[in-house]
Amino acid sequence: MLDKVVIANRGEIALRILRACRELGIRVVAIHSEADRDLKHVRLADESVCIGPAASNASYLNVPAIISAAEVCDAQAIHPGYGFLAENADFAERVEQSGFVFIGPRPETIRLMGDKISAIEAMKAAGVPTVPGSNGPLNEDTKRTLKLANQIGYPVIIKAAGGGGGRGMRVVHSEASLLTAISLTRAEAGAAFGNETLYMEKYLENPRHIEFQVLADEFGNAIHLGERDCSMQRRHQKVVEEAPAPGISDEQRRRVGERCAEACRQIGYRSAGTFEFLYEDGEFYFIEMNTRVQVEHPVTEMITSVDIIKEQLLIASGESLSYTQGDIQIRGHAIECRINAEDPKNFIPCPGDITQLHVPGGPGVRVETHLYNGYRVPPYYDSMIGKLITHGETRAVAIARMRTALSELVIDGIKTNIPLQVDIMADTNFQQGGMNIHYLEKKLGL
Ligand code: MV4
Repeated sequence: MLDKVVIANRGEIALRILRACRELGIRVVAIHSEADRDLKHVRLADESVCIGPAASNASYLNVPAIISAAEVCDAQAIHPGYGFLAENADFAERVEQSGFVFIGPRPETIRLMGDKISAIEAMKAAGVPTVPGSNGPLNEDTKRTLKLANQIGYPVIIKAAGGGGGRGMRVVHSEASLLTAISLTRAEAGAAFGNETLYMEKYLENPRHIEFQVLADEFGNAIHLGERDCSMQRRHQKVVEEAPAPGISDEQRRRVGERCAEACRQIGYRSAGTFEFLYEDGEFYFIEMNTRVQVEHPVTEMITSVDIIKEQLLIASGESLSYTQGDIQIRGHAIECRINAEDPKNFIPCPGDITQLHVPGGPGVRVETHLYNGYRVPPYYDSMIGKLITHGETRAVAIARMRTALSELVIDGIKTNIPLQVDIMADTNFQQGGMNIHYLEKKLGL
């Protein structure tokens, strides 16, 4: 078993990782920026190291500083959390070359999935359903590109191989605008990712965003933990997530989930991962794989009783998976509301002092936050300050519990999106379930 882990992150996920380490008897090193000395997990950690100024580039993205801290503290492993360096293959490689365990997939796997074209190719080879498309990069042959788009059928979407998460893409509705759209996207991709490689897919107009959680160990064992519906989003920021996805049959979950697990075996995947799909007219289409633990992992934990972070730590310790697929049962329904320090009307971040904090409780209520009375939310980082997760035997019970929990939650001193979450939970279309990725933006009049 690992005996000391560096948590290379901040906020609620750093606290979540600390708690999992504690349960396994692993000592924790918190590394933090100058602005984060008062973070809850820093205070709770066995050791802490300030690695640089507030700006992320100088601290949470400062690879030499993070590795030096691990060396100084004589830690064995580094958990990257999500965001920051979590999907940076060069970082994972430097961590391993420095003699530490990277708590995540192998660097080559992160690199393979970071290139969206090679990710799709690997998934196709493993029998995972993908979106009809160019099956590889677009080239200089414009006649071929025009023909390809006609074969796929308009609308098509042009995506950057180095993009992902909504960056570097453009929808094209007709042949007349295809070549200009490609030129513009190519220039943007070159500037943003240093990689001009593009690919083309059929544009799905009204899909849902459904993703499968997987776990894999170093011995070729891989399982899936079912799916989450993350369609409630605004400008590629998820707002509400839930598991299981409304309307997905056990049979379809088993079929698609097993494809994902099999893909993990084929590519030698390790640790936790997520297969992102678009879901339209009853069919799943793979778009990207995330090689990190995700913000929304708790909804999966609530319906499966699997502690995903603990499994990551055990896998990194060289243990085999604690579960076989047959052990995994889905029970009830879970919903997560992200709580952001932002103006609920215009979404502008709103850092500041927490003057009063009251967290909800009761059956089926889970709170993941690093907030405490008197904590100051710094202006330098992401505005997410916590997550409220509820679980119930049915989706209706999970929603009812969320509405009660939101009504109990008091965060004074800053503006938050709690009013927006109250509004979403009261929305009859949300209550019906199965809304697509455009629903929330339309509701908000964007
Ligand atoms: C798509 C699509 C429709 N058709 N691909 C956006 C984020 C990136 N991960 C992929 N994205 C999309 N890819 C095809 N072929 C629509 C989106 C999309 C989207 C996907 C998931 C969640 C929210 C979204 C919001 C806008 C567009």
